[in-house]
Parts: sequence; structure tokens; C-alpha cells
Amino acid sequence: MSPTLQSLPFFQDSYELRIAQLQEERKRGIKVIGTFCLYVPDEIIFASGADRIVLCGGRADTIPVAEQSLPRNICPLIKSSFGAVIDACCGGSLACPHIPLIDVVVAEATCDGKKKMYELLTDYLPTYVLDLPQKPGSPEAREYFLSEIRKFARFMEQLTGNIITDEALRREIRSSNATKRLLHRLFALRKSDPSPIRGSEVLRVMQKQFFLSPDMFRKGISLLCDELEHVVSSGNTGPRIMISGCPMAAGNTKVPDIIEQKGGVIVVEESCTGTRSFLDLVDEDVDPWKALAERYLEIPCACMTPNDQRIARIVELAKEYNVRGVVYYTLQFCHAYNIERLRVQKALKKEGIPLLAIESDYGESDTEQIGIRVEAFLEMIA
Ligand code: BJ8
Repeated sequence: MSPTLQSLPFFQDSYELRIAQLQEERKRGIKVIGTFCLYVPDEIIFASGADRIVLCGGRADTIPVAEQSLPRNICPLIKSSFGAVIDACCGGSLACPHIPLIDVVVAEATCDGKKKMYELLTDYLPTYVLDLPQKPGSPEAREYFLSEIRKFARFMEQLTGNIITDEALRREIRSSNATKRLLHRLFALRKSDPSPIRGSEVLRVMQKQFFLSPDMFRKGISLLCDELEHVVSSGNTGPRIMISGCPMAAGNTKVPDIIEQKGGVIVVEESCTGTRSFLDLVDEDVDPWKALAERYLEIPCACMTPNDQRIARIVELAKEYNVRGVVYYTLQFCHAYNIERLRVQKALKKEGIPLLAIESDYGESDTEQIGIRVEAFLEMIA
């Protein structure tokens, strides 16, 4: 157990504060954008004078309402996100007060389930879709994505009535890089053995990354890092674990909670609620548009092919954080991450690092069974 960290309530109490901030911004005519994915460049949204919050759902209670329109056998993140929107737009009772504050959703063409869900979403909220090349490694892909982000910038200019200057974009790139550098600092602290903070605590913090304003989030991370630098942890001494795979959106902490209950110590997450969101900075010294296109196409998401850089990064992280094993987490019906697991497993095996694959949804019915498998895995690697 890590000691009770004084800076964590800042994040726990931030929801209401953020809602009040968004309400106040809307009164001043500031547009609020809802997003679902790391591929949508925040820098462009902020440079246009708009604000943004992430809408990815990790709650189980918004799924039944989504299943009235969507098939049951698709990814729970898609169903949960969609359910929250339709519940809020149809006057439901599930309490998602941030959704009515959204002016426009900016979606992205990643997995099939999301793309098709976005088509249905347009019945509830105005939705703009940013297209993505699927083979990001080529110069043609970069050119195409550059044209897509410029098109998106024009859309934001029309929406807000503000011109996005290169200067404004550079300012937002620096701001976003500052957030990323703070997260580098936080994650570097987790390399200590024993780790000064539990993985489930870091996950709950990271789930706020794209919900809070950048200033609020940075303030919280700075406080947390300052505190962790002085923490002497006597706990967190079990086998060091890396989680890799699908994002864990706010409301979903099931698997990390189980791992920790069974004595594992999560020290790093290779996911969009972990390192994928911040490891790479945007180059501040070149043309800001090209720098953005380059950086965003480097996001190692399993929706891209081939995705060699993700495999290499997982091995690198496993060594850097000195992990004993990797828990590979797939949301049910997420074929991209599920299939990519085999390549990850083979690469880790070469390094002698074992992998436990867990596929799960947002329900509780598999909690016990996952617990048994995690326990056996931890015993094996202890
Ligand atoms: S950059 S991981 S946030 S697409 S919704 S792909 S879990 S089946 S969320 Fe994602 Fe952007 Fe990639 Fe990250 Fe699978 Fe579910 Fe699709 Fe998902």
C-alpha cells in the first residue's frame, strides 16, 4: 500500500469544478468540443479558442441504453460512450452533466465499431469526423493527414469565428508538451522500487487527462510529483507489472484493482490512458502543422498497420520499468488489440518476459475468474 497521498483528492474533486468552468465558458460563447481519441489534436482545438473534453465511456450503467440501438457484441467502450450521449440527450437519469455542454463532437476514423457508432451519433450531436490513413509509415500518409488536420482547422475556425495562427498553434504545442513533460516526470518516479504510488491511483489520475483543462491537470500533476518525490514507500513490493492494451476510460478500473488486490504492483501502462498519450512530444522547432501531423501519426494504436513501433515500445518499457510480467488487456470484441497480442507476446517471450492475456467488459461477472488467473500469474512470476 502506498501512503495516503494528499494530492490525489485534487483529482477526485475536480469533476464539479470542471463542469462549473465549462458552464461559465459557454456563457461567454466559448465552444466546447467532445472527443473520443488521442488522434484528434487538442492543440488545434485550443488554438481556435475552443475547449475540449473527452467522452470515452468506462461506465457499465450507460451500456443497456446503448444496446437498444447498437449490437450487444461490440466493444464496451463504444457502447458506454454512445449510451452516455443518448441518455443525456433524451433526458435520461444517468447523470452525465458534461454531455449537454458539448457543442460539437470531433470523432476520428479508427476502428470499425467507432466509425459506425459516430454515424448514429449525428442524430444526437453535431459530429465532425477526422479521417486517418491506416498505414501511417509512408510520406503519402503524412501528406494526407496534414491535409486532414488543415481541413479540421478550417472547420474549427468556422465554428469559433477565430483564425488559427501559426503563433497560436505553436503556443498550444508548447503547452501540450509541458503537460507531457510533467507526465514523464510522474512516470519516471514510478521506476523506483518500491514504487511510490499504486497503478490504480495513477490510472484514476490519467483518466482526467483529457477531461480537465490543461492548466488544472498540470497543477494536479505538479502537486502529485512534488509529493511523490518525498514519499518513502514501504509497500508496493509485489511483482512489478506492466499493463498493455486497450484504454481504460473513466469508470473502468476493474483489472488494475484486481491485480493490486492480488498483490501485483502496476508500474507502467502502455495504453491511451498511459504512455501512449504523452511519451512523444511535438517538435517545437519546425513548421507546427507538419510537426503535428508527424507526431500524431506516430501514436502506436493497433488500428494502424503495421504497428511495429508499438511492439518495440512495449519491450522497451518492460525493460525500463523492470517489470516481471505484462498483463495484456483487451476490451471484449476489440479485434485490433486482441489480434496484435500475438506479436506482443512473441516479442516479450524473446526477452523472457511472460504475458497474461485478459479480455473483459465492464461487467462484474468475470471478476472472480480474472482474480484466479491473475493470482496464478503472480505466483508464477514472483
Ligand atoms: S488511439 S486505442 S483512443 S482508437 S473503441 S480500438 S478498444 S474496439 S479506443 Fe482508441 Fe484512439 Fe486507438 Fe487510443 Fe478497440 Fe474499442 Fe475500438 Fe478502442
